[in-house]
Amino acid sequence: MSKPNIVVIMSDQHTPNVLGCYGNKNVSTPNIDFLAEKGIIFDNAYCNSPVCVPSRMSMLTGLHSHKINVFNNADPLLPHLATWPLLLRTVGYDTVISGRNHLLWGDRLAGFGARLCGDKSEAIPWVKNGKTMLGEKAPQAIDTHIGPDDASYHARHDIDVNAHAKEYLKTAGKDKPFALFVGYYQPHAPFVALEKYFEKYKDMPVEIDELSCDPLYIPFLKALKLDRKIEKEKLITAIRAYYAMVSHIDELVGELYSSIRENNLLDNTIIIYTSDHGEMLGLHGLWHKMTFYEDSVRIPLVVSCPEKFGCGKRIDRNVSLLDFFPSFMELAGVKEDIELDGSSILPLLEGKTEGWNNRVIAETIGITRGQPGRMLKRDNLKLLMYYKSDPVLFDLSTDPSEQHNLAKDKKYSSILTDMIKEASEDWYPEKINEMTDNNLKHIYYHNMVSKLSVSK
Ligand SMILES: [Ca+2]
Repeated sequence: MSKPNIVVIMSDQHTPNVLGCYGNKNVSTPNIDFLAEKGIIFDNAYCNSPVCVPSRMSMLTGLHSHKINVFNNADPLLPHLATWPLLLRTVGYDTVISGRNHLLWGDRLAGFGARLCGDKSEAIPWVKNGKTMLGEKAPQAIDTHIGPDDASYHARHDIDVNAHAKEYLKTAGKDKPFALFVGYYQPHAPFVALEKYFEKYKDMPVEIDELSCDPLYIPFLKALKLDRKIEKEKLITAIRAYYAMVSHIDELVGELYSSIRENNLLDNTIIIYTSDHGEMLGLHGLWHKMTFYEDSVRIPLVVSCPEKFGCGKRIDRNVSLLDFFPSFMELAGVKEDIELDGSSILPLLEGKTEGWNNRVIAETIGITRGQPGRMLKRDNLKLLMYYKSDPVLFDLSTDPSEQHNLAKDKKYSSILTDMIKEASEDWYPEKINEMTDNNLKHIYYHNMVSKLSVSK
């Protein structure tokens, strides 16, 4: 096999719990399920920050947020940082991006050789019924802009992104290997979907979760204005629309797969489907991301290349988006000599699980500013640490809904001490507060002279 082509399809805010191949019986995702049948499913894949830009920049640089100084969605990627698309170019790859990567400014290529269409597809205005959607109630609202809407900006963006990617595939790989990154905006809020997809779910039974929310996350509820009574019918509509958006993405993935096959690229192309973080979708009364609950921080990860890795396998080891960089280097035969926080998952794909460091670390700047947080998942145990807060420990093998904090259980005192020590290595929350405050000052002055563009 010559140097393989790599296609990374990254949606935005897709929890694996709303995917057929991860056990959801209500959602229709035949194309991603087919990709999984022809590939390998990771049941414990995580992002390294449950926020868009920090997650994506960790994925591209192979480094944690605190090492690249990217904590917020407005933070730029410092131009000297190497990314995996940049390194792939050094060994002859054509690396291109179609669609969303969410960088707001700076070098928005982030090491890719070319961009096929705008990050937010500037050709399509962010409007509904002639009015901008960027009012105070959008785009995160869960009860004001929900349901079927053929004017959905997100849906039209994703269709545009797929069209550019399919056009690229017509000539890709002819004289050099390629890495294509396809970034969809769906199923990110607002929870609106094209009518034909919403129609599939308009009668789907939906149960609204009544699980308790850890007191740690109460400030988050307030910050997102979720600490109020929201009509149940609206929440049900939001969830149905989310499912519909997932089905739309699934169809786009199917189109891309067909295009890869029709252009005779299937045998030598590794296809990856993933997302930048999850979506709480009402669990524990929470929506969107930002927390370390499984539904926020866990992501789908399907890797398909039957010629190379076989198919029909599930891997339960803990892996993360940080692992993309070293994995792609190994696939492309790049002998990189730079510090990386992840590990190549190629041994796992080849069936070798022994020796895998079965842990994942994720970071945030906190539920509210000034309270950085760190998550360490080791095997099935998950530790949450927030600055100046008591630690929280969940055992996901017995408590998958994360309702029982074991941090004060004497049986766990030894392993808790051990995990706190491990999670505290190279984590300095006071320093992170300084860095984020400083970043915000710089951004403030840029905003003084020019409002951040959201149209490009
Ligand atoms: Ca995101």
